[in-house]
Amino acid sequence: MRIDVVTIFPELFDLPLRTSIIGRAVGSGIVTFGLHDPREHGIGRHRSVDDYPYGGGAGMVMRPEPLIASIAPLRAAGAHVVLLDPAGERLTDGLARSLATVPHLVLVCGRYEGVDERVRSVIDREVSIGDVVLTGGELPALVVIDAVVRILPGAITAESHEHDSFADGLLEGPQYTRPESFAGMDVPPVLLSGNHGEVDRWRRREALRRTLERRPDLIDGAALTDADRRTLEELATEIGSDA
Ligand code: 9D3
Repeated sequence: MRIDVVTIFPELFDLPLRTSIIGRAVGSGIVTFGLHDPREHGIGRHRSVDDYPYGGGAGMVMRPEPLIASIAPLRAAGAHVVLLDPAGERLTDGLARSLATVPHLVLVCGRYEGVDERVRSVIDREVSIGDVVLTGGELPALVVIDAVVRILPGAITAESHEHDSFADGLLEGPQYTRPESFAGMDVPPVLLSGNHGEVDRWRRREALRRTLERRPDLIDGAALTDADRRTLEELATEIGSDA
């Protein structure tokens, strides 16, 4: 996969794209990145990329020419062009999976109060990472990259995907590693029992418990068995009698 990023702050991407799973994916040729600074197409002696909004108002708007000059040669190569925008479609694991099937992604980052409306004429899709106000599209672009690259074949093991929260629509239950006892808190004995059937049933029950307690909105869309539904009924009684 190729991912090009259009940003006036390319340096924000240096370390994240060289680190951990993304860095390893670059090293093994699973993904290639290009960074493109619209300031190289900036206007005038100051290479300006923003200007005052017509009609007045607070803040600045990104001018169309530098952004479109950066995007145009990338589009010619047949890419899917995504604008990071607070008014875009919300990023979910489902959207990340769909973006991961595209051979060439272009991520366009806005700054200031947003981009001139005419930039949208060269955009295929707009994505937001949620209802929180940030200072620009760069960190959202990195979130999209992180979510997409980790699911590219070879980036992480297939087993890790099966365990993903949201893959089956449930949150993960509790996890433990060494030591067996820490600060008076013990690892649940079932995890030390060596009984894989019991471990699986315990994990499923705790995943259901955590989802019911923290994200009951996810239960509706989860892939549940009849056994899961019976467990949920038990948990609902437990949790109900707790209160
Ligand atoms: C006053 C209206 N604001 C819209 C909510 C203006 C505005 C605020 C922040 C315009 C742009 C920005 C910068 N944010 C992004 O470019 C952005 C973003 C975000 O702020 N939150 C979640 N997802 C995204 S994707 C791009």
